Amino acid sequence: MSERASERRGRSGAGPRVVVVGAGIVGCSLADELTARGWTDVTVLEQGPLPAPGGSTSHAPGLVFRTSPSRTLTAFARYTVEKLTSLRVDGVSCFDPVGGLELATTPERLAELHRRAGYAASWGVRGEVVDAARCKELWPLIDESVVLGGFHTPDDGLARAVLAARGQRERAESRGARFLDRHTVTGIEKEDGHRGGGQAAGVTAVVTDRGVFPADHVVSAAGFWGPVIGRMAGVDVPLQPLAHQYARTKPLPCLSGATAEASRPILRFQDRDLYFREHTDRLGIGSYAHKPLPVDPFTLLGHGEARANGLEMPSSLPFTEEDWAPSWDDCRRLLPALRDSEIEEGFNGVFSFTPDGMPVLGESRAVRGFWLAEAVWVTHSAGVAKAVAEWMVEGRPGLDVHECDLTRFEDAQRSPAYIRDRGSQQFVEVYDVLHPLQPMERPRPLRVSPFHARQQELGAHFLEGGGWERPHWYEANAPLAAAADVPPRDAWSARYWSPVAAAEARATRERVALYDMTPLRRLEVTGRGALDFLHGMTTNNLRKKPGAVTYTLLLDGTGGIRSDLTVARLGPDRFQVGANSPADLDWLTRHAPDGVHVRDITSGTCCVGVWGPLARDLVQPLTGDDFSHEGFGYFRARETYLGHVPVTAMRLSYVGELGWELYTTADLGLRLWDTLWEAGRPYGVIAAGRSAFNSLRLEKGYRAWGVDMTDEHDPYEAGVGFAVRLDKGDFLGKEALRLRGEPRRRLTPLLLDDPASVVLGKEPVYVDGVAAGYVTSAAYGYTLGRCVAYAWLPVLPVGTGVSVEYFGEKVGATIADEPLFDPEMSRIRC
Ligand code: FAD
Ligand code: THG
Repeated sequence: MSERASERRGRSGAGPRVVVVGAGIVGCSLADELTARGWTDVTVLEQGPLPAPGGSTSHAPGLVFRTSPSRTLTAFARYTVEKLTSLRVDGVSCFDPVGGLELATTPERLAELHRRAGYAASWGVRGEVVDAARCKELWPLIDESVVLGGFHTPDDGLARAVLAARGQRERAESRGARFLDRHTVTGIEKEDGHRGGGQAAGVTAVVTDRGVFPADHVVSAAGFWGPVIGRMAGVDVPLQPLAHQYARTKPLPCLSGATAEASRPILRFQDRDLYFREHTDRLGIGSYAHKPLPVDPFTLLGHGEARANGLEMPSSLPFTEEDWAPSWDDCRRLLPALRDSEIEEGFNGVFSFTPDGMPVLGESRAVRGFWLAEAVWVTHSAGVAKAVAEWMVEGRPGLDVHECDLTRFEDAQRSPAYIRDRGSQQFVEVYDVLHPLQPMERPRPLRVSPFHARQQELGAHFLEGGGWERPHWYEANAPLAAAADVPPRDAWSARYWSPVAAAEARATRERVALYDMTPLRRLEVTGRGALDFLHGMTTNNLRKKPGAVTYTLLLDGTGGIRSDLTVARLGPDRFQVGANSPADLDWLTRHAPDGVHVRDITSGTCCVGVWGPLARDLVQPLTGDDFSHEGFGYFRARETYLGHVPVTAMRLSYVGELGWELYTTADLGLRLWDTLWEAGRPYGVIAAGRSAFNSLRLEKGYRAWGVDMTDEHDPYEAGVGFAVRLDKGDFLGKEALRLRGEPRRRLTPLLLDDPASVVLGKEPVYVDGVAAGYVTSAAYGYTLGRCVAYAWLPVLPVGTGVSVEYFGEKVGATIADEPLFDPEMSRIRC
C-alpha cells in the first residue's frame, strides 16, 4: 500500500512518480512547472499525436484578455503572459503583445467597460477606457459610428498556444519528463479499500492501451475529456463540454500586403457575443452568439476515429452554417470591409464550461493523489499550472485559489443535470453584463430552508448562494421603509437592493429581527481526541468546559487564513463548528486522526438568528432556562427547548446585537420559526434579509472569509490577530506566524465621505493618486449614515484621505478606526 497523499514522497531525488493525462497546453505547462520544482519523474500520456494532439489547444486562436472580476483568474493570466513572453521556440516568442480592445455599442456596456477598467486597476493590469475615435485608430476596420467607446489594454495579446505547449514540453523533457503520445488512458488503479480516520484510497497506477504506468500522483489535464478520466478514478468532474464556433474569412483586400501574423489588438464585441483577431490578411472570428451546443465527452471520437470520419481532430466538429448566419450580419455591421467578403472555413470547436465558469483544480477528496487541472483557458494555463505544481510540491498554491478549488461544489451542485444546465448557461452568459449579486435563474429553487413557506408569505426577495434560496429583504417590511431615510442610488447599485433593507437594519438595531442562517455551514466533530484535534488545528484556546463557544482560525502551514470558525463545545467529545466553504470540511477531514469524525450537518439542520435589543424579551418566555446575561453569557452555548422545539442556542451575533443563533433539525424548523414569530409579535419582530445583514456586519467590522480575507493573508494583517493564542502550545501554522514580520498591508476600514455614495466591492483604491489596493466588501451602513468599505491597503494612519474609483469616477473616502459601531460592545455584552 502506498503512503497517504500528504506523505507521498520522492523515491530518489526525482520526486514522486507523477503521471499527467493530456498534453494540451495545461499538461505541457504543468510538466514544465513540476520539473522546474525538482519533481522530474513526470510522465505525460497523450492519446493523440504530438505536437498538436487534437484537443482544444490544437486549434485555439489564443486570445489573451487578462482582466476579469476574479482576482485569481487575472493573476493566472498575468503569469501566462509573463511566461509566454519570455518563452522562445525556434526564435519565435510564444506571446504576441498586440494589445486588447473591448468595444461598447450600448451605454450599459460602456458602463461595464468602466467597471472592467476598475478590475484591471485593482488587479494590476494596465488599461484605459477610450473614445470611439481612439477605437477607430486602434482598429481602422471598425465602423466607429456604432461604437460608444472601448477598453484598451496594451499588454494583452495573442498566445501561440501550440508553440507554447511545445516549448514547455521540450523544457520539461530536458529536465527528465517523458511525453508519450498515442497512448490512450483507459483506467486509473487505486489502493484496495479505505483507510481509517477518514482517509481515502490513493491512486497507484494509470492504465493505457500500451501498458501500465505506476504513479504516486495522477493529474487529469484532459481538457473536456475530464469527466471520462474522472470516471475511471470514481471522481465526478463538474464540467460540460460545449461547441463554440470559430471561422476565418477569405483574404481581405484591405489587409493585403500584411506580413505580420497580427498587428492590431485582439478585439471583443461583447454586445453581439463576438471576438476577432487577425490571421495575416484574414480575420478570425469567434462567436458565443449561437445556442449552446453541448457535447457528450463519453461519445466523442478518439483521434484515429475522428480522422477516419473526416474530422480534422476530435475537438473540431463540423461547422453549422445556420448557427453562424446571424453573427455574420453582426460582423459586417461592425466591420464594413467584411460586406464584400465571405467565410472561407469554420468549425465548431469544443471546450469546457463549469457551473460557475471557473476552472476545477485540486486533489480529490475521495481519491488521494488524483488531481484535476481542468476547464482552463489558454489565457490562464501557465498560471494554473504554476499553482497546481506549487500545491503538489509545496502543499499549497502560491495564491488564493478557493474559487477554483474542486471541493467548492455542494452535493446538490454535482448532479449531471446541474452540470449540464449550468455549463450551458455559462456559455450563454460568457460576455453578458452580470451584476455581482445577480443570481442564477435555473435550476431554482434548489435548496430551501424549512422557513421557505413563511418567507414567501412575507414577500421575500430571494437571491441564490451555494444553491440556497436566500432572502435579501422582505416586501412585508415595505411600510417600515417609508420612514427610513436613505439616499437614492445609481441604477447599478440599486439593482438587487431595496430601501426596505435600511428599515430591516434599523429594526434590528432598535427592536428584534429573525434572520435565516440555515445556509451557514455546520460541521459536527466528535470522538475521543476531538478536542486535541481541533485545538491543534486552530489558533485560539479551545480547552474550555462544555458550553463554551470560541472564535478561532484555521491556518495553513504558512500562517495563511484558510477559514474563520466558531467552535462550540457541546460535550466533552462533541463540537459544533460554524464554518465557511466546503473546503473546511475537506481540510478537517484530511487531517482528522483515527477515531475523530467530521460530518457536515448543514442540510439536515437549520438555524434562525434572533438579534436585537429585545431578543432576550422575545426568547426568555419560551423557556424555563435562564437566558439572562448572568445565566447565559456571551459566546456560550446550551442545548435546551424553546416551546416544543429542542434547540442548540449559541449566544453570538454576526450583526453586533444581543441575541442567539438557534439551531434545530430540519423537521422542526417551521415550528421553531412560528414559535419565535408568535413570541415576537408584542415586540414588533420582523424577518430581515441578507442585505441588512451584510450592512450590519460591516458596521461591526466582522470579516467574511473568502471575500475580505483568504489564505494569502495572515491574521495580523487581516485584523483577526485577537483570535491567535501563541502561548497555547502547538497548532498548525504557528511556527510560520512567528516568522512573519510586521504587516506591510492591512485590511482597512474606509468610510466614504459623501453620505450619498456607495461602492460594491472590488473597486481600486487610490492613495496620492496611485492605485494602492482594492475594496473587498462594501455596504451602506444605515446606522452610520455612510457607506462602509473594507480594503487591502498599505498601512496608513486613521484619518488618511483616499479615493475609490467607481465607474471611472473618484469617490472620496477616509480611513476609519474600527470597530465603527459599538466599540464598547455594550450592545452585545448586556
Ligand atoms: P486540451 O488541449 O483539450 O488537452 C487535453 C488533452 O488530453 C488532449 O490533447 C487529449 O487528446 C488528451 N486526452 C484526453 N483523453 C485522453 C485519454 N483518455 N488518454 C490520453 N490523452 C487524453 N482559450 C483562450 O484562452 N483564448 C482563446 O482565444 C480561446 N479560443 C478558443 C476557441 C475555440 C474554438 C476553442 C474550442 C477553444 C478556445 N479556447 C480559448 C479555450 C482553450 O482552447 C482551452 O480551454 C484550452 O486549450 C484547454 O487546454 P487543455 O490542455 O486543458 O485541454
Ligand atoms: N456564526 C457561527 N459560525 C460562523 C459564523 C457565524 N462561522 C463562520 C463565520 N460566521 C465566522 N465569522 C465570525 C466573525 C465574527 C464573529 C463570529 C463569527 C464574532 N466576533 C466577535 C468579535 O470579533 O468581537 C467575538 C470574538 C471573540 O469574542 O472572540 O462574533 O456567523 N456560529
